[in-house]
Amino acid sequence: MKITSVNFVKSAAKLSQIPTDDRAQIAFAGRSNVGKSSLMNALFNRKKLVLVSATPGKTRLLNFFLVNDRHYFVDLPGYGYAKVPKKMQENWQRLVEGYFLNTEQLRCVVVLIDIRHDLQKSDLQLLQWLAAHEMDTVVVGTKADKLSGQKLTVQLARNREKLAEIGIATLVPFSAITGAGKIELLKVLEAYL
Ligand SMILES: Nc1nc2c(ncn2[C@@H]2O[C@H](COP(=O)(O)OP(=O)(O)O)[C@@H](O)[C@H]2O)c(=O)[nH]1
Ligand SMILES: [Mg+2]
Repeated sequence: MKITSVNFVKSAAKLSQIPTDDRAQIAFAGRSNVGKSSLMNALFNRKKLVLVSATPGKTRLLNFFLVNDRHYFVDLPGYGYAKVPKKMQENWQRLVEGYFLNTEQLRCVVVLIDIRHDLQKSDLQLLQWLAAHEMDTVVVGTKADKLSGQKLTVQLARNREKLAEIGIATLVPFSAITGAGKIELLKVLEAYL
């Protein structure tokens, strides 16, 4: 898949604001600060279209980007930020789960994890929820440039093993700095569109 145009369409703060046209959607989720905005900007070949947030956990909107005038790439609010009050976490869950369950156009959910670490509890909760609801899920390991070749291989194997237990087969290593994994990820996503 080659991305030739991207336009920010809208932000949705509630389910009624989600686009209802029949374009396919791919959603991007991950813990705050995992590198989601950086990844989306890298895919889009844009430096700042998706805001790289200074205050993790502050954005509670679903942001819709129209790609090649044909599909929506959806930036979901980050989760799992320790300082976010419980009430806000519950709101995140209600909005995002409602989006997952009610959007027929949603083809796949891309879940970002920091490849330097093992899966966190909040990552597992989301991945298990997606698996239980039989949603197609692709996992991306961000910040791959921060590990040496050998360490990257080890972390990929550890996380792949854990993901296989939940029935997830795809973990793509990615770096927004070097662009590594970009072509592979776009190829994986194309299969869902
Ligand atoms: N080294 C490295 N840093 C990254 C990468 N992706 C994101 N970052 C940094 O991680 C921080 C959080 O990134 P951001 O994209 O705002 O994360 P978000 O909260 O998930 O949207 C920023 O300081 C980024 O510069 C990456 O691939 N490599
Ligand atoms: Mg962000």
